[in-house]
Amino acid sequence: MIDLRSDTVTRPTAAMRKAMYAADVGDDVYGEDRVMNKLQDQVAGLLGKEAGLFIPSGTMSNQLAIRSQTQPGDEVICDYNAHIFNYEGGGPALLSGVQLHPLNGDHGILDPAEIRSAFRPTDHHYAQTRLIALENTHNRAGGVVYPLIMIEAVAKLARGQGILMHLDGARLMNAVIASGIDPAAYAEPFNSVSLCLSKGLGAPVGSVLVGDADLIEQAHRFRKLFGGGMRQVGSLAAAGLYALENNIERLADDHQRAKELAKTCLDLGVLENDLAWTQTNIVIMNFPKGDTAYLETKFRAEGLLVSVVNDHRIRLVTHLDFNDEQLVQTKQLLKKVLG
Ligand code: TLP
Repeated sequence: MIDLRSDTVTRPTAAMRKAMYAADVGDDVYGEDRVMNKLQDQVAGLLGKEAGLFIPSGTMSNQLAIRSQTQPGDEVICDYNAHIFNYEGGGPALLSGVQLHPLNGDHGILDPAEIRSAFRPTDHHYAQTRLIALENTHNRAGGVVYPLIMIEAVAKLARGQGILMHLDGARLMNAVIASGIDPAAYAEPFNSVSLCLSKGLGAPVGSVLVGDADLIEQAHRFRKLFGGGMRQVGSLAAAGLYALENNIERLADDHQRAKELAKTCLDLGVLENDLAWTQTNIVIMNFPKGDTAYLETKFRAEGLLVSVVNDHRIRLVTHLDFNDEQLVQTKQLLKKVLG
């Protein structure tokens, strides 16, 4: 079976498992897991922030960022297709008591002028705009890289109003590799950044939330409250460190393979956008007839697992466990099912 449902499906390589096996461990609730401390410092350093905190999932990391930077009744601006709005179980309302204010982005990219007009007046009728959450790369838009210039324009507006900025950077390193922009430059406009280790980077578990020391202290308190304080996590930290050392540059291979798949989809008339929008490791196919559930079973029968986004959209995600041989097979298979 070729599995292109997500880049979360990768399994640790033998070398990563070796690093995990060898890891020294300690009780992280006491702050005594030295490998974890090293990982947290390393990610904070990579993203140019003071401190980092390991979180069991990208979802919890985003939710902790929201919980730590808002009060119940506040409002968080995000894109209509943002992960926090679509795939986190209504967490902001339940866990932080905030309401999301989704705006219609263009391929996930928000217009700063629209953000500006979405800011609430201080009048007591309104929820108060406290946080803007952006996503880079943007999952539902198809792995689109958020242009730094657009981020900076939003940050300028936010700073002027005392509004905080969070980045869902689950796939930030894909954006870094695709654009050549320094990770710290991408992180600079944000108060908090969540980076996932278990997507393209190939670690089995975990995200790291970074920000200034006070924010991370707050998030640490809430991580305990949410039940995310874990004990001997050194093996997971070792996997994360291994991923940072070995699996960043190779994301370019995933991007190259996604581009190849996108070309095949274009030839078959099913690529959602033009080729220029396949910028990283995600390919979105579009089926106007709304028959994606049927197509998913057809692909499965041929040995390909895909992810159904909705009636019209199917997603393919390339990753560490998808090689050139499988790329050739997948292209043939797409032609067979859709040709
Ligand atoms: N996304 C998953 C699904 O939830 C859709 C995937 O397969 O892509 N932010 C972004 C942008 C994400 O794409 C994801 C995972 C998360 C956060 C949440 O990460 P986890 O799965 O670790 O909670």
